[in-house]
Amino acid sequence: MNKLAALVLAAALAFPAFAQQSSTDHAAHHGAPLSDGEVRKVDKQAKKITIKHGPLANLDMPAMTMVFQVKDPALLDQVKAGDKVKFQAEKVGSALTVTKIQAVD
Ligand SMILES: [Cu+2]
Repeated sequence: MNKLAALVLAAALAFPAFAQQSSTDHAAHHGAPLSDGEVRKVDKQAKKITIKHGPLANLDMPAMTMVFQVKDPALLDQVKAGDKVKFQAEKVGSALTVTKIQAVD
């Protein structure tokens, strides 16, 4: 890791709001806004998460509670049941998969 990357990472860790802001900007920039949800259950062993979510425009899905796969089980270390989250879900093969997730206040 070069010095600049280390600095940016340190800033992101020190200022979660900054990290959240920049990732929201990033997603908006690419036309894939994060969706709102609330975590119901985390199953790290099965790499699954249950989320009560609002409408998902990119998946043409109404609000509901459902189980998603996760792209990377490390994502599940960032959230727990009861957390309000912003997340991104994509269709990977036939599985709806969470590719990004972050807790919000
Ligand atoms: Cu759904």
